[in-house]
Amino acid sequence: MKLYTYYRSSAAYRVRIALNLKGIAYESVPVDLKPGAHRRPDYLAVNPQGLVPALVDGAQPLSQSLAIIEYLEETHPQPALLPRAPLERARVRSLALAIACDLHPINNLRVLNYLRAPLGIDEGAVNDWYRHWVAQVFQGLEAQAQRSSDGRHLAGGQVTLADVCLVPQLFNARRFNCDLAPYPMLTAVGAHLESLPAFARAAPGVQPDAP
Ligand SMILES: N[C@@H](CCC(=O)N[C@@H](CS)C(=O)NCC(=O)O)C(=O)O
Repeated sequence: MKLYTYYRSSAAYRVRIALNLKGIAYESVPVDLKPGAHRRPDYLAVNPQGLVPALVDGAQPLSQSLAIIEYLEETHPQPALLPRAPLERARVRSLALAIACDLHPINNLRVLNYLRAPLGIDEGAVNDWYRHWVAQVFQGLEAQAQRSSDGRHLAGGQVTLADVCLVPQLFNARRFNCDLAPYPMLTAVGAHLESLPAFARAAPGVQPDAP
């Protein structure tokens, strides 16, 4: 498999974690978001949305990190990232979607860049925007985790899709100096997960395109 990735992309980070957890070997193809390599014709031919990640397994590239991870789950079922019981499965998806659908899209590079120009919002206010939306979603996530977590995983006693989404979001929150003190369960879970080899090998700092 070939993964189009950028070291600091949290959506690509999710897929790297899932590939590692499932023991799937892959080739990394870096797409440098900084100079806009994701908007060039050669990458748009891979993913017309102009976003990373994209996974190639066979002829047609796949985009959208959660769709990619569900594809990996179906083609490589072990270890399972979604519990078998429907209610538990829905709970895991609910936690993952809070991050991937409610938080990540409004704090994305293109959104932050649009605030900077053309809207002309200064860097301090852009950072406030970022931290505001992290706090909004993390408050609810922390309360959910207080109910569902064993202190090492967001839901239940095993690594799930929710954990795969949490760790990259915690990385981003730290990068933007968000105050994580109000979220002791999220940070405890994150600390455990980051110590696992599959997560550690997916971390931005150890990617081939990391500076
Ligand atoms: N929902 C998509 C989001 C993909 C996405 O937004 N990727 C970001 C990096 S994390 C990106 O390519 N950003 C480029 C930009 O915003 O211009 C997914 O989960 O794959």
